[in-house]
This record gives sequence, structure tokens and C-alpha cells, in this order.
Amino acid sequence: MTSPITTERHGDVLVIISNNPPVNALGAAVRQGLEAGLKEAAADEAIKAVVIRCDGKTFFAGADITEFGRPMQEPGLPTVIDMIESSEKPVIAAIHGTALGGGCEVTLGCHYRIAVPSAKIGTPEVKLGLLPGAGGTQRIPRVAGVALALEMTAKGDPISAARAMTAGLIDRLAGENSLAADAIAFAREVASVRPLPRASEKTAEADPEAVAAFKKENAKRFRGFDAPAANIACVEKATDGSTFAEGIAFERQEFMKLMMGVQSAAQRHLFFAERQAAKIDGIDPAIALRPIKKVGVIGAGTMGGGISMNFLSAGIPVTIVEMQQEALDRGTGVIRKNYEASAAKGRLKPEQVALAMGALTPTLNLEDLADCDLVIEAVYESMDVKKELFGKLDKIVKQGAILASNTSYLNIDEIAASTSRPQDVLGMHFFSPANVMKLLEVVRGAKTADDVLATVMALAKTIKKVAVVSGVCHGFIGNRMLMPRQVEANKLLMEGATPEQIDRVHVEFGMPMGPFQMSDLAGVDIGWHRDETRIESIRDALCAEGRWGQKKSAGFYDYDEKRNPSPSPRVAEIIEDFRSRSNLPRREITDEEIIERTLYTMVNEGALILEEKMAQRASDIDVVWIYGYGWPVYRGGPMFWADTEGAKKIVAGLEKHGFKVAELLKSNAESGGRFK
Ligand code: 3H9
Repeated sequence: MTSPITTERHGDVLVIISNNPPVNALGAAVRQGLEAGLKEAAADEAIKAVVIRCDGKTFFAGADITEFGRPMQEPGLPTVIDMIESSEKPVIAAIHGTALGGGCEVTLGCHYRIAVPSAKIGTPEVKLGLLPGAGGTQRIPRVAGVALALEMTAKGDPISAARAMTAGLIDRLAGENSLAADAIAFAREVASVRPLPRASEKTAEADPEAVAAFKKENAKRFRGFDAPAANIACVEKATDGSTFAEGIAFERQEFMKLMMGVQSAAQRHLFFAERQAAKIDGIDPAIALRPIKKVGVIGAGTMGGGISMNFLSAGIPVTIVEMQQEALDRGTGVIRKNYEASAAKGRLKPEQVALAMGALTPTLNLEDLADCDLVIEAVYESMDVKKELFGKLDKIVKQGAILASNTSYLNIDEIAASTSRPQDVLGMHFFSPANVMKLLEVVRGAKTADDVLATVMALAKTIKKVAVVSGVCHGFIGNRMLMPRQVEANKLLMEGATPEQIDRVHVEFGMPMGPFQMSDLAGVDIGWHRDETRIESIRDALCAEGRWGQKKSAGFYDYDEKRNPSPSPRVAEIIEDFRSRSNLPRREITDEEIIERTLYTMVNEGALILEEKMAQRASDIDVVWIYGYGWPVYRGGPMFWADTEGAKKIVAGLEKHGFKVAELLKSNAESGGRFK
């Protein structure tokens, strides 16, 4: 096998080049090649300096994550980086693309760093439940100080080349198109400078105030995660008077703890799950896509407005249609306000706001959608309304255009059947707020053409969504799994649990909020029949009393003027009233029972979804729940979580409460298998 590493001699400079697509991950062959290249440089007296650079779209984007959990092949990355740093000849990192994780650590082992202005540098290991384990936590604070080291390691977002330059993580900027030559010239310049600057020989000042402030500021973001605290502890170790070697030993110990833990396994699972979700089984990835240059959105309400913003922000013009001028004005006004709020926070430049708004065409005329390449309907959730609308669109919109519904529950095949071109119809289920939430469920109808599905999946990437393919079933993947949870949560109320207890169990599990907090936020009255005299459930009773949730300062909870919730004595009375009428005895409900009945049932539904082939793979379900409903990332999604709990335990929990267990779950319990 040919090595991904080659060397080139440019007079007295040896250039070590990596060519390991797609992202130059630092797998075993790359590490072995780097070691060989360094040895070649050391052995040759004519060589005075070394440049390390990468071919392809990026500098090393990190260790090869696919090697994690397998026996490590020598040399390890820390060894290679130590070899670079201890070289007697200066080694220069020439950076383009993204120098991430182990890639960033390689640059810190080098004596000098030169980068193109568009390069980004970072240590995103924390997002994989890890820490930079090849010296990063010890070298970054020594070079760039504690504050930036905390930000880079514990939060994991990359920084720009300009910022890295100010912080000392880069010594020089290269021309955007002349990195290779500029790096060689830089290497010659510094070839005889001694002593060589070595990050490990620097000292970093302790900054306990910065650490305390950082922890406080990010407490919410880090809730439940193990890795941020480990990153912080390692950065502190770099400044507590310990030697570099002691710091490295501590870093290794913490890295291995995280690596063996379930959280990192879950986060690494998500990394691959997210990328896997974009792939459609049975469709050639090279299939020709339909060009999408202009999008139509029907409905300028919260959903339609949010959906439009995704395309406007990506530079794709949108025609937005409403039935009444007032609703149209209100909708476009909200879009403008949202953009201006982002600009006020410095997230957008005023000219970007102008550009986005300039690409928006509001109209009352459905005919104006005739030349759109994609039309998304976001109107009232009624099959009759949607069928009528699709019938009209069929006559108006040009042939070859894609017609999509944003329905969250309804049957796409039935909607498609109201057109003469069901092959061009599919579901695009955005999550509210649609301009913020990353998930997009793409619903593949029985007749949806392959190129239509592939086009929308690719478009999802353009508008920065994580898309998952779902089959046609009631509620698709996400909302379908929400249903058993809601049914059981309601039953638990009748049997003796309180909304507070059920919500607490969910929040402690890691969800952003529990089912009743979610109901209060979304509106208890959503889907309510609106007949105040027809009271058949606790929810009907709440709605009849105007307890519609946060918007009315009363729902399952009472709210003060700052929207702080408190348990509601009135809700307790309503629940008690229903219970006494149903003759159900009130009993103590354990937290364990809440988990079993609200979360195990979701897993069971997920297993049915897989059996029915409504999801392509179990990891797609995990992606839906993490990006659409805030399932805790460190638990890897419901199906991954079920596997870590063990199918046997889940089955036993379901059977204890008399649920019918999905065959797939049963067979996993019997064979010890996992969801696929
Ligand atoms: C680390 O470095 C630990 C060290 O501190 C300590 C060691 C001792 N490995 O994302 P894309 C694959 S931990 C293996 O679609 P983009 C990816 O699965 C690492 N594979 O491209 C996909 O495969 P496929 C710290 C990797 O242009 C393909 O490459 N580093 C790796 O949208 C394309 O990926 C990170 O966490 C990897 N490290 O974005 C960085 N990275 O085509 C992780 C990617 O089969 N990577 N692949 O689906 C990224 O953030 C993005 O991939 C990147 C490119 C921004 C680089």
C-alpha cells in the first residue's frame, strides 16, 4: 500500500506532504509516514528546515475517529508530536482548511506556524466527549493563555486565522494561493534561528478568576456533560506549577477516562450518525440533482416565515404567498425583525440583512409561484386544505419543480395523489422555530422520484440543516415517538404522579424540558377541540379554564410576570378531580416507573418504526431526537441509549407495565444484538 505521506526536497528544505482524503485524518499510516519524514530530515545534513503541509481541502482535521476503540497502532500521535517538537531542525506547519483536534496539536508541536487567511484552527474533541489528548491542553495555554485555551478546548469551536495570529497560535499569514511557496520561504528564514521556540518549554500563568467566570458563564451549556470539566481541569493543570510531563500524564489519564466512557461513545456515534443520515439507501450518490434557484413558500405564519429565512440566508430567493395583505405584511415584518435582531447581536452585517430581505418577494398571488423550482406549503394542518392547494399548485407551477408539504403528521401520499405528478411531491417537515432548529425530516412518498429526494437532501445541507429521511406514517419519526410518551405521561398523572415530578425526571435525564413544560411552552390548546363544555381529559379542563400555557401565564404550571413556573394548586385539584371520578387509586410513582413508561415506550415505538422501515437506520432516529427534540447528546439518542441500557432491561421494563413489545426489541434482547 502506498503511504499517504510523501516528501519533497526543495533545496535545504524538506517538505512532508500528507494526502489522505477526505480530511487528512491522522490515521496510523499518516503517523508512520510523518515519523519516517522526520527521520529522513534528521538524517540528512543538507536539510536545514522542515515544512509539514497537506494536499486536498484541509490540513489534518484530527485523529482518525474510526480508529478509536480499536487497538492503537504505533506510533501514537503524542509520540509523533513529541518527535516534531524535539527536532533539532525547525519544523513549520503550513495550514489551510481546518487544523482541528490532533491537527491543531500537530501545529503546536511545530516550532512555527504559517496559515492562509481562510484557515481555521480548533480543538473540537469536546464535541466527541473527549479532550485534545496529544498535548493540546498543555500546549495551548502555554502559547495562547488560559482564557483562550478554555474556550477552545471546553467549548470546541474553531477560531479564525486572524484570531489565532493575535493569540500567538499562528506566526504568519500566507497568501491564500501561495501557502506551499510561502511556507518554504518562511522555513529558510528561520532555518538558523536558535533556540527553537518550543511550546512545551513555555510557562502559562494561572488565572483562577478566568476559570471561575468561564465555568459560571457556561454552566447551562455544560450541564450533564463530562468532557468540558475534564478539559478545564487539564488546562488548570498546565498552570498549577506542574511540569509539562506531569501535565501530559494528567491529560492522558483524563483522555483515557473519557474515551472509555459511555458519553464519548454516544457523541462519536452522533458524529457518524449525522453524516450517515445524509445518505439514502439504494440511490446512487452521483445521481443528477434538480437545480433549486428559486423557492416558493405558502403561508407567512411562524412556520412559513422561519422556513423562508433558511433559504434567504443561503442566498436563494424566496417568493412568499399569503391570502390576506395584513397576514403577509405581518409575516414579512417578523422576518425583517428576526434578521435585524441578529444584526443587533453582531451575528449579521446590515448589508447581509438588506441582501436577504431584497431576495424576498411577498405576494397574494399563487400564480407568482409558477417559475419556482421548489414550493413548500406551510398552511393550516388539514388534509382537505392541503389537497386543494396541491391540486392548484399542480396547475400553476412549472413541470419538474418539487412540491413539498411541511405537514407534521399528514399522509404525503394522499397529498401527492391530488396532483398529476406524485413523483415530484414529498414532505419537508421543519421544526419550530424553523430558522433555528437544525432538524429537517424529509418524507419520502411511495411515488417520490429518487432525484427529488436526493435534491432535497442536498439542499438541506445548503441551508445548514441535518436531514433525515422518513417514510410515510402518522407523525413520521419524531412526532410518532412523541405520542406514546405523551399518552403515558397523562396516564401517570391520573395514577398519582405530578407534572413537576414527570418533568423533573425528564430534565434530570438531560432533556431541555419535560412533557408538561413543553406543552406549556408550545400551547396547551394546540389541537384542542375548542368546546369549553366538552371536558374529557385533564387537558380539556385546563383549556376550558383558559390555562393555555405560558402565553396565558397559566397551564400545567402557574407563571409569574417573568415566566418563572411554580406548581399550580388548581391543576392539582383538576387532576385529583379526574382521578377520583375514574376510581383510580392514588399511588406513589417512582422515577424509575416514569422512565420506563415514558422513555422505554419511545424506544419501543422506534423499534416499530425500524421494523416498518419508516426510518432507514436506527441512528437516523437518534439524529431526529437529538436535533429535533433536545434528546441529550451525551446519551446518543433513544436507540443508542437503549443499546447502552441493554435491550433485556428495556424489554423487562416494558413487560412489567404490560406493553406489547416490538419484535425487533425482543430479538435484540434474546441475541444481545444492537439496533442497526
Ligand atoms: C482527536 O483529534 C483526538 C486527539 O486530540 C487525540 C488523539 C490521541 N476521522 O464532515 P464531513 C469523515 S479527535 C475520521 O462530511 P465537511 C466523515 O465521517 C478528532 N473520519 O466534511 C465523512 O465521511 P463520509 C478531532 C473523519 O467538509 C468525511 O470525512 N477532530 C474525520 O462537511 C467528510 O466529513 C474533529 O472532531 C476524522 N477526524 O467537514 C473534526 N473527520 O464521507 C471532525 C471527518 O464517509 N471533522 N471524517 O461520511 C469535522 O469537523 C469535519 O469533518 C470537517 C470537514 C470540518 C473537517
